[in-house]
Amino acid sequence: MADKILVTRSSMPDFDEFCKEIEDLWDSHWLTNMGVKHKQFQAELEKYLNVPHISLYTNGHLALENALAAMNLPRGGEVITTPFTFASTTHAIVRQGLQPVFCDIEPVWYTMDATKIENLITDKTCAIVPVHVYGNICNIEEIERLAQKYGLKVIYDAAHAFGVKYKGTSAACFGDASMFSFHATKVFNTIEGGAVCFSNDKLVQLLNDMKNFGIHGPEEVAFVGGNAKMNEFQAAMGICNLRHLDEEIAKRKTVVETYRSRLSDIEGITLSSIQEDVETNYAYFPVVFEPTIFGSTRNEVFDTLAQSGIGARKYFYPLTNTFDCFHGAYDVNKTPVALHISKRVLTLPLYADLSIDNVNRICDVIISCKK
Ligand code: T4K
Repeated sequence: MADKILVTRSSMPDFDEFCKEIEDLWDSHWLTNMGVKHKQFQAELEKYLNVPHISLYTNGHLALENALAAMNLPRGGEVITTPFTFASTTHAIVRQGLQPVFCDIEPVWYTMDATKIENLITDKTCAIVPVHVYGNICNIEEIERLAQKYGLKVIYDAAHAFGVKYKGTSAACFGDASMFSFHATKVFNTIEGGAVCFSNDKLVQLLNDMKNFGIHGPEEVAFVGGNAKMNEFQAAMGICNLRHLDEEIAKRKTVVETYRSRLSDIEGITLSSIQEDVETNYAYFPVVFEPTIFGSTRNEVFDTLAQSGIGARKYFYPLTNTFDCFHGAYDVNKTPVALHISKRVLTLPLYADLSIDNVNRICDVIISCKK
């Protein structure tokens, strides 16, 4: 059988480049706790993203939890969010003692349907946590308008949107804070890693202390914080990968264009196109199968691909509002579009070095499922 193809494959710098980057750690023996690499990486990211402040984290999830905590939201407060996301988004809200209230998604970009937010606002609503899912940018203007009108905080889960720009502005710059994930599976990785981006100067010390046990100074522990610091090896990986990001995105673009050329005319398959005013990062390639037209269900296509050694993924199925851990607390029928898409979507393999031959192999298998 031909080689297995997984849904993605971590981008890595040349071995020698990484070794050179970490060489001085053997001289300094300084491995973590905001060392030289951490400072350099943070400064390079602030410049790249053109955002006033960044706090680096050991992963995206803890970055999101701490971003929520930094907003000083009332315990038990309601947070409007999407169920069409990775577990992390909903879990971050719940683990912060807040109540998720699920808003449906819109059917083209799969981001939160901003026209449905206002009806969900109550006197307990304190924040909105939208997700730029697959790197698709949410309806920033409408979310901002509602946040202003009702005095709500907006924390974007921008885990998928590193390198994405909307009207020339980086996805780091919207809302009260935006979280990026630099996980191994992302367009840009620091092995594990994440960041909170924000412009409010008052949050700088807080978000930095939050990831370091609430330690504010040599003899001052201001509050009960956890540990979520990015270490020097992660930062070194980030410094290297940032040098190659443009090339990474360009290669992904070629893969996506090949998928489009092979799959866009097939009845029963919907590909999501690139949004107007958005410079994309080609993070994911979601494909929606309508079984009544395509002839095969999403699950049948998934299984056929798997039998051919191709690991597509059902991102995002099941919806987070159906997770067992919530014991039926949420009514999935309130998010019918999300339910519809989650039953039909597959994200196809996508990474910089996925060969065009392999993209064609994947498309051949998909096309063979058409009935
Ligand atoms: N918000 C959103 C919207 C997110 O999507 C995520 C993470 C977060 C928040 C939280 O951010 P982090 O705390 O993770 O920074 C993966 C990732 O683990 C997760 O980061 C990501 N979202 C999610 C969408 O995908 P899995 O369980 O699907 O990963 P896994 O281990 O099955 O890996 C998928 C494929 O990636 C593998 O088939 C091969 C490839 N891979 C994987 C690893 C671990 C590599 O090439 N190298 C690797 O090291 O969750």
